[in-house]
Amino acid sequence: MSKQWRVKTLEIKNPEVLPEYPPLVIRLLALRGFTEPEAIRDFLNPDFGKLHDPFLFADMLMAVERILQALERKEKIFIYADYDADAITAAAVVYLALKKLGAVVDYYIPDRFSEGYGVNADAIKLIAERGGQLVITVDCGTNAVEEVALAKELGMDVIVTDHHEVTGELPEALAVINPKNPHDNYSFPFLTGVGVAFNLISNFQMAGRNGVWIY
Ligand SMILES: [Mn+2]
Repeated sequence: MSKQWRVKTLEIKNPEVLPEYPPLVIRLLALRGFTEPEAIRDFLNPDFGKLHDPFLFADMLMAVERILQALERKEKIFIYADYDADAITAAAVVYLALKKLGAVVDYYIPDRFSEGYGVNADAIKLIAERGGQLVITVDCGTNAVEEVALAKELGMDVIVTDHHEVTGELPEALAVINPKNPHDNYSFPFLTGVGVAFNLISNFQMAGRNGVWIY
């Protein structure tokens, strides 16, 4: 049986101005919507200076100030992650950066089978028992209204960082940092959980702390 290949035609604007890249690379990028030489160069040369301002997230300042307070008071910070690749990398980014800043930090990753996705009440109780004072969720928490309320009841503050859809009321967390949060002006709604977590932690260099990029 013979196959008939139909190659998608592409309109690449001024491809001759990009001789430094193989035509195949240019073609693959064009298939993903990068047709302008400037956009192609930008994509292939990532730079911290090209990132969006993390303060486009409405609650970012609140979150940063609360973390600074926890650092100063040596409060126990618990990172509440999830079990998938996005959440575990997010937890690692936040954990390593906070460690570098001298924080007292621990983490909680629920069991995929016995606990399932997201923030659960038993885990919140366990974190409180273990002395947690500030909970930072990564890749979860946007819709954890009851669990965040429980954390507050147990005397803990919660900072939510997430990228999941908002399905109803937002939890009454100290901050809900999510590019899908309608209150936010962050111009890229497709950030991963680890991307959101990085936005949170990237502020500590701006706040004059030791560079957290390098770890
Ligand atoms: Mn995710």
